[in-house]
Amino acid sequence: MNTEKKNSARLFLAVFPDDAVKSILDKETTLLQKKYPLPGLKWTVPAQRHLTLKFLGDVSPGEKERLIQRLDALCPRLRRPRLLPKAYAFFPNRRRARVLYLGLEENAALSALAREIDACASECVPGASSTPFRPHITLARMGRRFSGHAALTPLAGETARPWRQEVDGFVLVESRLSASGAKYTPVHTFFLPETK
Ligand code: 2AM
Repeated sequence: MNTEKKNSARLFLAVFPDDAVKSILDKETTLLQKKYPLPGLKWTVPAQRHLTLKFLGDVSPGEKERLIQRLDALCPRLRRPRLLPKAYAFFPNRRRARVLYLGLEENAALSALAREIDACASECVPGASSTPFRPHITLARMGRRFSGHAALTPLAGETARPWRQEVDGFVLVESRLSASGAKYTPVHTFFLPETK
C-alpha cells in the first residue's frame, strides 16, 4: 500500500446544529425514543447529529490539503442558507427502513451551497461518493435484525416541531469507525460570509 493511501482518512463535510437547535432535536428525539422503544433501533448521539453536505470517503493527505485550500477560497463567494425541518422519514423507504431521519426543507440557497461544495470536492477528491444531496439529519439506524418497521408507520411524514438555523459555516469531519460506533473529529471549519 502506498503511503498516501495508508495515511488516508474517512472524511465528510457537514453542518452541525447550533445549541438551540441541538436542544430541540434532543427533546424531540427523547420523545420519539419513549414513543417507539423498539429493540434494534440505534439512536444517534446528540453531539454527532448533523446535516451531511458531502460524503467524501477515503481521502489522501494531499487531497485533503487541496480540498481545504479550495473550499477556503470558495467560501467568500457563497451565501448562508437556512435550515428548516420538514418531516420524519426513512431511507431507503418505510418498509425496508435502515435509517430514520428528519428531512430538511430543500431551498435554493441550501441546494446551491451543496452543489458548489460537490463540484469543488469532486475535483479535489476524484473518488468521492456521488450520492445525490437529500438534506436530512439522521436520528436512528436500524440493525440487520430490526423488525419494528410496522410499528414506525405513524411516524412516516409526521411534521417536526419548527425551528430555523442560519448556516454560518460547515465542517470537514473525520469519521473513525469502531465496534462501538463512529467517532467524529472536526478537521477544519469553513466560514460563510454574513448575508448583506
Ligand atoms: P447520514 O448523513 O445519512 O447520516 C459519515 O459517515 C456521514 O456521512 C454519515 O452521517 C452518513 O450518512 C454520511 N454518508 C453519506 N453517504 C455515505 C456513504 N456512502 N457511506 C457512509 N456514510 C455516508
